[in-house]
Amino acid sequence: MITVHHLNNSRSQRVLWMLEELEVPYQIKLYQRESTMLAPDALKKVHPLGKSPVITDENRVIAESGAILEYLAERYDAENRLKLHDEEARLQSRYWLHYAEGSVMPLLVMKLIFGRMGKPPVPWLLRPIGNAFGQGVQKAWLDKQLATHRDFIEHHLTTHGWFADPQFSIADVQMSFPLQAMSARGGAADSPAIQAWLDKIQNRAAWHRALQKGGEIRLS
Ligand SMILES: N[C@@H](CCC(=O)N[C@@H](CS)C(=O)NCC(=O)O)C(=O)O
Repeated sequence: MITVHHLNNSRSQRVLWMLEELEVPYQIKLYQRESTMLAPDALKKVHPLGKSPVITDENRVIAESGAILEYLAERYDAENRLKLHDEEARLQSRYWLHYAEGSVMPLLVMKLIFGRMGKPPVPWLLRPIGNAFGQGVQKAWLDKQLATHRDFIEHHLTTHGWFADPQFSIADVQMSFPLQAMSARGGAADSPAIQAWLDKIQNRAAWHRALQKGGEIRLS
């Protein structure tokens, strides 16, 4: 039986969603974020990095969202629900699978961190400096980088229904978290194709089942 070591309000939502799309049996071991937003130490007993998602299956421990999604697709998609038949679509899928965590998520994590530099747990005396520094980095560099990525994704979704057209695939599952984070951090308000794609995935029955089992996602 697959066990998803699921951290609330996190990237592991994607793994629950994937399993619901495949309708594969699994169980959830739930971990709650600490007040610092970090994962509890208990997750380090599953994998040394102590991050989520991580799954265990038979005697395997598999970490890293993209690797988990590929593993599940290769091993458990018996009905070929997410299988891509077209070579070009497979290339697209591989690109977006790596792009999500390799290119755009680091910038979105920076956005979160630089946006909080004037807030607790930064000591109150340092908060004005932290705030000025954080806002300065965002204005001078980070927001421009994110706008370039947003426009790139918006252009892709304006001309493609799914990330690896013509089908829904693991690329859509993987891209869901960055686009939820981008939307929550104010970077996609004027991007109709991104918003339409978010609406489309959030209307899938499997998405709703995953939320019921793993809890709501509220990103800031
Ligand atoms: N690239 C990794 C990132 C894993 C990651 O950073 N997960 C976050 C949850 S969204 C986490 O575990 N945060 C808690 C912590 O860093 O302690 C993946 O996609 O699996």
